[in-house]
Amino acid sequence: MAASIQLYSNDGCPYAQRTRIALLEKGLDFDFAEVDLANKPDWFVEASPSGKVPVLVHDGHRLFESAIINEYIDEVWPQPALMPADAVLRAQARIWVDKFSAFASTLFYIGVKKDQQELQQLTEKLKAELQTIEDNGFAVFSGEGPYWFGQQLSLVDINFYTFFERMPMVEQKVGINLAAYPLISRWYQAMSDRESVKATARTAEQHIESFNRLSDRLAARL
Ligand SMILES: N[C@@H](CCC(=O)N[C@@H](CS)C(=O)NCC(=O)O)C(=O)O
Repeated sequence: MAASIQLYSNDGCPYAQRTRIALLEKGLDFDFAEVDLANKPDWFVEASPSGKVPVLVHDGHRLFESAIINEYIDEVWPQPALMPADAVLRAQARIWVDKFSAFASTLFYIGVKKDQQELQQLTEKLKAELQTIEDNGFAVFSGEGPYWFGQQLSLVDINFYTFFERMPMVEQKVGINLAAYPLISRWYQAMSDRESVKATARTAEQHIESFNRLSDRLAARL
């Protein structure tokens, strides 16, 4: 019998990877459809008004936006919990996931830009964002670690992780090394060891290659 959960995804998409990790952490069975984003099939265009992955279909409901889909997953299948029991910490989790979109967008632009002056500015911006995550995030919430909220994995970890997996591209292109951020490094190692992450991870070479291809494609359009 087909699973009652379908995920429309793309292997290279960090947002879709977030949702795959959340479903795996919950031990859920789901059908998976890989969407070619360069040549979107009609059924996908009909299913996704924004044309973006991920889309989660559950019991006939279609849901969009990875961070919101992941909260839905956590509410509908509460075990193991991926949000803190405390309401203030839950609010903090949402604040940081929201704030994180700035980091994700800086990382993306580093991946695709070619202009050295722009890259220099983006590098400084990303370093400042990493320092904020280290000092105002992990140092405040994580205690003995290794996760954002200590020993309990949460949606903050999952929603951040997929972008950090792309940091080798940043290191290769502009020389930022995660080793300069010890709490982030400790966390990243713990995340990399999780089965859900191993099942969805792509290699550093794959990420570097994808960003190079995208960067060339965007440059050719100008
Ligand atoms: N805010 C969205 C972003 C999703 C997104 O940007 N997905 C990209 C792939 S990584 C996409 O589907 N792009 C196709 C398009 O824009 O045509 C989320 O969190 O789900």
